[in-house]
Amino acid sequence: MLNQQAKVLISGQQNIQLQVQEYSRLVTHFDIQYHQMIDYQGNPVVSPLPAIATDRDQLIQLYQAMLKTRLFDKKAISLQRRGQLGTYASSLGQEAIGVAIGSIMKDEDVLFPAYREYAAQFLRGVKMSEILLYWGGNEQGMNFQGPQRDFPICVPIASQAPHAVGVAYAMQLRGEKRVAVCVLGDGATSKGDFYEAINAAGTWDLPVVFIINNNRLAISLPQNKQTRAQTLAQKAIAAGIAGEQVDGNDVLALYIRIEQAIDNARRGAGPTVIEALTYRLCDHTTADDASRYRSEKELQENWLYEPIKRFNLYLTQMGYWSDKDEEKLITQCKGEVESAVDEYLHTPDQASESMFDYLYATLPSSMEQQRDAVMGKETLK
Ligand SMILES: Cc1ncc(C[n+]2csc(CCOP(=O)(O)OP(=O)(O)O)c2C)c(N)n1
Repeated sequence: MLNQQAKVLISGQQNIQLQVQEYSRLVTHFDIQYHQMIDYQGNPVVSPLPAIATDRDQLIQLYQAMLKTRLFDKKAISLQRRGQLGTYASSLGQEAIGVAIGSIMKDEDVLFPAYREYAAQFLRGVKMSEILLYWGGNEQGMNFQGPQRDFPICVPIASQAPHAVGVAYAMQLRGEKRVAVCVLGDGATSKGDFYEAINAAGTWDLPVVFIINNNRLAISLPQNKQTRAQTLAQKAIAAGIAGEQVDGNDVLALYIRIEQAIDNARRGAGPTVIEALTYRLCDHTTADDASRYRSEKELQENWLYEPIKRFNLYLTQMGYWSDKDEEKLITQCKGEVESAVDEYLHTPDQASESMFDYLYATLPSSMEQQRDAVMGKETLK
């Protein structure tokens, strides 16, 4: 559509008036969709519901995985408080995202997690004791005995995004029907790594899905202080790929949308960015005190929307779940968590010098000296 406007330009020096035509037309526009299936009181907001919403066994598996992660989380924090764990990054309130991811990915896919994706990792076969070992300072915890192709926990913010793109590129070159799934925080989407990764993913049409755990905070920094973008999903548009928002506390909506994105990637229909809107109900890590930068009121308000309670209400309304089931499940999960703790606490510590083992193929001489000092063979000059 043409939109012509007459504009008058005045030349200050010669005071000559010129009539020019300015020509403008709409080049493009975009929409960002928000997806939700059940509200915070457990009521469906769409009709008809997809098949999974009435598949009792599958729904209960999703619920169990969320609850297990929450109980694990609670235990990990208490271990840290007792000095039995170095530090820990909780996933409290964000369990639905990982559960949906882990339930949909196939074994042959590759997960690139940040540091709160335990729910996904457990479903992929990572042991709870391995996560405890990692946060206890034993790097063998990242040598997963289960999903050996998955990447380890990534603490350097957003650096897993280009890694995921590289792996997706290799999958594409080999003609494999596999998908790389990269999970990162809202803060990570402000990093160059993220922009570069989505740009490359779009350019090469790679089989990769980026899932943003938008828990509204990057440590103490709220979203509106790190970007003027109205949504994080729209960043995908600049890279020429699909972007959408999902209620990150609604495990069913997450399941359906992530399933679609992974399917698209697998059949060569391109990458997707999914912004999962949730809330970090915990401190950033055990080294943080969130009460210094967010109000108790905001925190309490957000407890209303958390994913487990809402899904419990849905299951109960559907007649799939009872208090007795809940009690039984809690006992079972606590038992699993306790045996993981037992395994962790009975794992021998790594020798201090092992920190020099895997960084270099050949240890530089300066490091050799440090290694000897750690082993007590020499004192450092
Ligand atoms: C490259 C890099 N810069 C800075 C840090 C310090 N840091 C640790 S967590 C964090 C905030 C990350 O926020 P977000 O991506 O939203 O993830 P969240 O912790 O909220 O899950 C920062 C800046 C880091 N780990 N890596």
